[in-house]
Formats: sequence, C-alpha cells, structure tokens
Amino acid sequence: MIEQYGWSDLLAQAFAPHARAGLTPGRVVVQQRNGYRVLADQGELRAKAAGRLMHEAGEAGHPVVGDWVALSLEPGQRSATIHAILPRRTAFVRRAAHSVQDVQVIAANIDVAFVVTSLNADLNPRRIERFLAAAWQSGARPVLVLTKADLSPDLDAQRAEMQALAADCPVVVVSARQGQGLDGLLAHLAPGETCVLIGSSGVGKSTLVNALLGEDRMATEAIRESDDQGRHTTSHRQLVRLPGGGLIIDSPGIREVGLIDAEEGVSAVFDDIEALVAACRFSDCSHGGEPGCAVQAALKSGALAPARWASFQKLGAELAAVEDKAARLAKDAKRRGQKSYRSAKKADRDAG
Ligand SMILES: Nc1nc2c(ncn2[C@@H]2O[C@H](COP(=O)(O)OP(=O)(O)OP(=O)(O)O)[C@@H](O)[C@H]2O)c(=O)[nH]1
Ligand SMILES: [Mg+2]
Ligand SMILES: [Zn+2]
Repeated sequence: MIEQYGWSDLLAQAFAPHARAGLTPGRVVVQQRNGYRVLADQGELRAKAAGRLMHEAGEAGHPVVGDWVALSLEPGQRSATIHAILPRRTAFVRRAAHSVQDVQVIAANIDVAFVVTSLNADLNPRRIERFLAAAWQSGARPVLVLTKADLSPDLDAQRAEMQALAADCPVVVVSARQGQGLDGLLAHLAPGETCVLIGSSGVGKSTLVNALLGEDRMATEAIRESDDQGRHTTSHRQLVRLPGGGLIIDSPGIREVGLIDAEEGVSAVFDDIEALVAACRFSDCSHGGEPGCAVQAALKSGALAPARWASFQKLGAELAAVEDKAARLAKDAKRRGQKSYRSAKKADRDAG
C-alpha cells in the first residue's frame, strides 16, 4: 500500500531505527485543524501527533501533508499516534503568520511544484515570480501552469509573456473545463512522484485535481464576479493518488507575500546539514576531502544520506541562479527606468 504513495528503499533505510522500536511507517495525506489522516499499510488512519513532537519542535517540526512518519497503532481502532518525522527530502515553506522567525511547512517531500495561475484575468508577473522563486527554494522542480485557457483573451501573447518570465521552467497551458492540456501536465509527474499545487484562491487548483482524477472529489466554487477573487474554498491540504500513479497535493489558495526568503527556506529544510557545515574545521571548507570535514565524516558514517547531501547542493546552485536572475531583472528595470526618464527629458526639450 505505502509503495503506491512513494515509499522507497531509501525511506526504508531511514526508517530502520523506528521499525526496530516497533513503529509503523505511514504518509500524512490530510492535515486538519484537529488532526491528521495517514496512509499506512493498514489503510487510511486517523492520527494525532504525540505531545512530545508538538512541544519540542518549532512549527517547522510539526507533521505536514507529504511527510513520512513513524506511527504507533491503537489495537483494533483505526487511529494512530505520530511519534517521529523522517527527514524531509524537500519542503515548501513560508513564514509562520504569528512570528518572523518561525517557518511553516506547507508540504513535504515534493518532487514537482505546480505554480498555478489563471488566464481569465490580467496576469501578475511579480506574483508569479515570487511563487516560482519559492518553488525553486522548496527543492522541487517548478512548472508554471496556466489554467482556464478557454477564458484567455489572447492565449499566444499570454503564453509568450509567461514563458519569458519563467525562463528555464516549463510552462503548461490547461483548461480543466475542456479537458485540454492534462496529458502535457502529467508528463511532468512520474508514477510515485509527488506534486503540489500552489497559487492564489480561485485559479482552479481543485478543479484541476478533479479533472485529473476524473471525478468531483474536491470542492470547488465560482470566483467573485466583482473582482475575480477566489473564495478560499479549499480549507485544508490533501494528498490524493491519480489514476496514472502520480500523487498530487491540493492546497488552499495562498498569497505570495510571506513566502520565505531564500536563506531561511534552506535553513528550515536542511538545518541538520547546516549544523554539519558549521562543524567543519575550516570555515571555507569545500567538503571535498579537506581534513576535519564534518560533512564527509557524516557521509562516511552513514549519518548523512548521499541523496540528501546532493539535493542540498543542488538547491544551493538553483537558489544562486534565482538570486542572480532577480538581481539582473532589478538592474534591467532600473536601466529601462533611466532610459525612459532620459527619453522623456529629451521629448521635453524637443517640445520646448
Ligand atoms: N472556464 C473555466 N473555469 C474554470 C476552469 N478551472 C476552474 N474554473 C472555475 O474557477 C472557479 C474556481 O475554481 P477552484 O478549483 O475552486 O479554485 P481553487 O484554486 O481550488 O480555489 P481555492 O480552493 O479557493 O484556493 C470555479 O468556478 C471553477 O469552475 C477552467 O479550466 N475553465
Ligand atoms: Mg481549491
Ligand atoms: Zn567540510
């Protein structure tokens, strides 16, 4: 059963100490205010996090949808207690509402982040850029998804504008209503991989999940006619399995503000690796074989999984690229601003 939800040999390795302690592996599929639903070999179970887990950890240490967890089962009942969370391979994070320092993890162990925006209204490039940067930051592969193609005033122009903005990230155009573009979307998600839908309320995330499922399992609601805003119809995150074997997480609409900045995002997900890096003998250690390298030592002892180290390094490179691009865009904008200022002055002079 859990194999269908992305369980792997690597996870089984990480789980070994919990298995020895008599715990059962499961994946969090629903997160609600009053508890969780977890998919285990025994089926879908209601679960609560152990008090210790909720108290010791900051908010980033609470279980979230997509997490692999260690469970104790109540005999005879369909309920369980979550005792531990396996290290997250990737995580989509944002700043917690109540605190500047604390981060909230939106979803964990995601392979693909679908950044969703709709073509029925004016596109908001700044917003989409922030969503994309947050998606890069999560460690997942971002894909920009343009929904409601059937309502687009000028599909080719909108697509070109978005492709320019998304740079190397793929852009997919869909219409859930007309069943158009769904195969192209699914091409980005291999069986056993997990994706999350991220975007504002009302862009059509739940409608898209229903179209991919071939049934109306998620609640959807019309957007307000006055201002095209969604109504925050989806209230909790939920992971479901698609007919093709991919896993998809529908989530409530989120605003792009408060998406964490790059450095904090990495820290939230890879704090264990950052602690290792800080423990290397040389502060400029390249972790490539210098004496006293804590990273190499952890890799050798098995305390740090090679895959996790690789994804940390990959994330660093991608973040640098996103930051470069942001700096370039800012510079371009400034140059354009100056040019138009200059040409405006010239026009003034010419007129005068
Ligand atoms: N014409 C058209 N309408 C669509 C399409 N996809 C979604 N919609 C409509 O857009 C509205 C909002 O869709 P939802 O799926 O509820 O949006 P959501 O992103 O899940 O919104 P939240 O749950 O609030 O975050 C609904 O009325 C849908 O019928 C589409 O491809 N074409
Ligand atoms: Mg929804
Ligand atoms: Zn080192």
